[in-house]
Amino acid sequence: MNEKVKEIAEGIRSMEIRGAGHIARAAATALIYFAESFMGGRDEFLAELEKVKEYILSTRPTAVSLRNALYYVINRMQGETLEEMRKSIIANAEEFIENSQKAVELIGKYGAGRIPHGATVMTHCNSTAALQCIIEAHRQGKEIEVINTETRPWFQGHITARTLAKEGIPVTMIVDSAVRYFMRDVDIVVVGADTIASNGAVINKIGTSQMALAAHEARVPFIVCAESYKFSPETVIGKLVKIEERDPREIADPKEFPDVKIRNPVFDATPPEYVDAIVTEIGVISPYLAYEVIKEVMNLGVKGEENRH
Ligand code: RI2
Repeated sequence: MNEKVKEIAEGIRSMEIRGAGHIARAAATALIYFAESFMGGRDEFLAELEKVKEYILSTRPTAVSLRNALYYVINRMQGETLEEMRKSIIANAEEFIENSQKAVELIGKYGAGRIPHGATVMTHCNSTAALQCIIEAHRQGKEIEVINTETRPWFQGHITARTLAKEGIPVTMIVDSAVRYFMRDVDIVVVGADTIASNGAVINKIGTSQMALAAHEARVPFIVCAESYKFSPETVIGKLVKIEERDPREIADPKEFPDVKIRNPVFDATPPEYVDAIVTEIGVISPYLAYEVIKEVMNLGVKGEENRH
């Protein structure tokens, strides 16, 4: 397999490349490297393309953005000859990456509109889409400040805190278990998403559902930022989103805890009733309209895999 493809796939698996949007764009980039470097015949190209797709899919099971990116590029492949197919894969991947970046910008604009002047915003993990809204609101002159969680065990919150501080936004970083303690000071919660299910449930970094519960109890609006390629067609036909469990050694050294089981699920599901709005690039929607996004915009059909050839 092409070395660059392997490097990107292993970067996603190890979380060196992380963030649902980033891994989707990385997957599309891997397909560009594959198409550009492939040496062989037409039938081999198709066979190798299938292998590359499965290899990249195996890296992280929860973020549907990865799967949707691969299907966007491969399902739209045109042409009969090897050269026509090669060009089509590259063009589709470049289009996905460009559309994805434009989607984040639009989400920033729409989401900033939901952040009031002078608001204290809480956020979790490190979401490009969520930060786009927060930073856009700041750039519009709304004097906001942010409380963010460190987000164990990977501490993605460190990236968030440094990014916001660099933008000149007052930011306070807290431990994940202090969310409910600080919720009384919060005016709005803004988080990202890895996957949106057809019933409007939001799958995001572990701890998101607790933050949503605390926000619901405190009557604080809970806003999710998610590009349309994070909506899951498979959930329309009853498939459940697989919650990734990673190596327990990311949490602690098992040798220091003999006879202790350590588990490391890295995502959780927030039911739609705890979500006030989902900000997408096609507009701000109720979580109960998730099926419409999948049907209309995803254009991947609502029959999941069966619909793909
Ligand atoms: P953007 C991340 O997962 C976080 O759960 C984040 O909220 C989500 O992806 C979306 O991130 P991980 O890769 O696409 O840190 O908004 O496990 O950047």
